[in-house]
Amino acid sequence: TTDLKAAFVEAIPPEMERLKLLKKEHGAAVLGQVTVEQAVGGMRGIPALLWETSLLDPEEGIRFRGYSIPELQERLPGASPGGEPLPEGMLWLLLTGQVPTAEQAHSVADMLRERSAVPAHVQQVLAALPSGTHPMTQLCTAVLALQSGSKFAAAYDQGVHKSKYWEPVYEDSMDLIAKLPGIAAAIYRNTYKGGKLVEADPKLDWAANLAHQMGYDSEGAQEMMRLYQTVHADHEGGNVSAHATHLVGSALSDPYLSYAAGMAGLAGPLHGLANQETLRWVHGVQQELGGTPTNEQLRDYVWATLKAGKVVPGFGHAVLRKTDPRYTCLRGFAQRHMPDYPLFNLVSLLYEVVPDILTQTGKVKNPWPNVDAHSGVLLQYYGITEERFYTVLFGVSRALGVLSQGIWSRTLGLPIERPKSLTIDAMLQHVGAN
Ligand code: AMX
Repeated sequence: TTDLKAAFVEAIPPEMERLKLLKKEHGAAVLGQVTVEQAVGGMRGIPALLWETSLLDPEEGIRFRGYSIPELQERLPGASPGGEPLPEGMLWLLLTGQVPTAEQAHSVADMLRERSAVPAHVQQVLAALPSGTHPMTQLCTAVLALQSGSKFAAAYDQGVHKSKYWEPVYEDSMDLIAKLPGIAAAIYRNTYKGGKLVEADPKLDWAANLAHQMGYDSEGAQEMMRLYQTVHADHEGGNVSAHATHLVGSALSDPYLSYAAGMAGLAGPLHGLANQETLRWVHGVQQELGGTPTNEQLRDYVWATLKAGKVVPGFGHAVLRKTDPRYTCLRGFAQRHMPDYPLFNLVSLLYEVVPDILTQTGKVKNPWPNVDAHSGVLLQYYGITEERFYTVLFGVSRALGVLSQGIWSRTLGLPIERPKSLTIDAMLQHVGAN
């Protein structure tokens, strides 16, 4: 089949069986233990979530449905043969577990195009926001404004049977994914281009239309956007945006509400906003040290950042312990398309200098760069210079992962999430210390 929904429906029974077996035969098996340190330390490393679409290995990085990024660059269909992967193919993979054919990926592009119109009231809501409203706040607002059209919320109102939740959740998720490029582009054009919107091009795929509607039509910019939208799609379930979407969705809040919650989390500087922060920080380096600083000067600059009680944005990770393969992938794109671009050279220089210093602090568990250390360079090269907008591009991509998992969560009937909390006193009592 070339129909995504039909392929998803085919994937349901075996997955239901596997979960049933897991619960029935192994429900009492122990996955891990929880220490006091973990409970007060951001729950780091506690295996406590079911997430099917991707899995993160601390050393190797992310695998989407079992496939690494280099494997997917090989296997996912491009807009043209040998081109960058189409995010539509990533969506097919995340939702069905199968690598799609070119025909299947293109049929997803068609399906999304049909749903892509952004209602007039959403444009009005965006236009009513005060100028200077952060693009991520605009994204959350626009998504919440779309919620009035939620098919799941309407179906729930009508008393839909729980075994049928997945279907309106699927429809909402596809509607939302389809509209995100138009919404993101409207935010961009309103904020930086005097509100002059660009119509979608019916011949273009989802990511290329995003670039087009933002005002970028070069082949390079479109290929960059396809890759960008593919690699940011998912990063297993525990990161702030994925977990927030999952948590809110578990209360049976519809996909608009749950994704908006995820985006509110992505807007934090320790998470998605780090791509904006990285660009600002790198510009600070350029301003103070000029275009070609020495390693020595860079080292001093990094130490000054740390001594000011700030983080070096784009470095470190809660789970990863090696260079993020998303970073390596975007670096590969830069090596192919912009090897002499000064900003790329500066970011490469930082790759040589920063990890050593972070290691010397003795406390940073992962001194290596993450995706946010590199994504901004690509955008700058193609003229998308407004870094306050960057997290919106991350967020559009993240919809593919968190909404695919959201569809599965409602299909599998996962319950409301409700971990146990404890007071300091209760913990002290538990360990016999008072
Ligand atoms: N610069 C300076 N200090 C850092 C650091 C960095 N890049 N990364 C970690 N540290 C510090 C922490 O702030 C913490 O200091 P503290 O003990 O004084 O509070 C200490 O090192 C130990 O932290 P950790 O266990 O190594 O990291 P974590 O799991 O608590 O946090 C992360 C992970 C990503 C929030 C952190 O590495 C960080 O702040 N990085 C910079 C921001 C960033 O790039 N975020 C994007 C991550 C990827 C993403 O979500 N998009």
